[in-house]
Amino acid sequence: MKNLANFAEIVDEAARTAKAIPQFVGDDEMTLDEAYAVQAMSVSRRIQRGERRVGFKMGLTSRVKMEQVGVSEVIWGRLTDAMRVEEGGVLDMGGYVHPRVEPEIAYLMKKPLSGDVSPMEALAAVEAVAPALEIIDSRYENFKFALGDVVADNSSSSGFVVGGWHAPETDVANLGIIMKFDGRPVEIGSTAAILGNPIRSLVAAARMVARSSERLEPGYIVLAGGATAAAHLAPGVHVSCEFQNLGDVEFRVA
Ligand code: 0L1
Ligand code: MG
Repeated sequence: MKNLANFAEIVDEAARTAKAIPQFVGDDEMTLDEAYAVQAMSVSRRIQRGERRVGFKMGLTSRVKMEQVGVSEVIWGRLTDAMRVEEGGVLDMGGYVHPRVEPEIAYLMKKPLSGDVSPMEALAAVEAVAPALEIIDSRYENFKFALGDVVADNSSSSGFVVGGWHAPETDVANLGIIMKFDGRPVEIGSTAAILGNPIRSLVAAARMVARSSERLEPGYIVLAGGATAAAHLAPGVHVSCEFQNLGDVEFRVA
């Protein structure tokens, strides 16, 4: 019998100590439900250490992201308060294995949402939308993983930065994005790369987390997924990202 708690401990320790581990799960060795159970157990360990749940991230919601990591299914992960980096703040590379950054759209929930919902119902549950950056950090050596591995590893969740909030009716369907390192563009894209419209990612989030008896809670942040490929971070880099109509988000790597 598989020891899912043992997998959870291994992956949580890798994240806690920022030490890479070999890929340990093949798709044929762990079902997707088991991988999400490992994820839940690893995040419970964080909660036991005093962290607080603050939302969800959706992952691999764009073709470019799927191609970058060779996994072609939308996935999700759980966010905690310890993962949040203040807008304009500093990210300490020492706490990460090999972090990357990608531009996203964040939703702030005002009502619970779960199960099969329409885009209109999803939007009615939103308090605000914001430009955001996600810092992903696979705990697997060389960012090499299969679907089960990455889901068990909390879908590479490790950090996020949220910019200024806007009214929920703000149109975020197709907004231009320029992500820069030290003022030089490294990724250019559009929010339309996120499942054609980021609201579809929120709809998918409500449906997918329900399978694990979770729901999008009032006050939760939901990251809709990367709009471009993710870019490798390095010490000293200043990351800034311009979102059309939404403003900028930035942080520095120490
Ligand atoms: O889109 C994402 O946030 C993907 C997370 C999992 C894959 C990766 O680490 O790039
Ligand atoms: Mg992401």
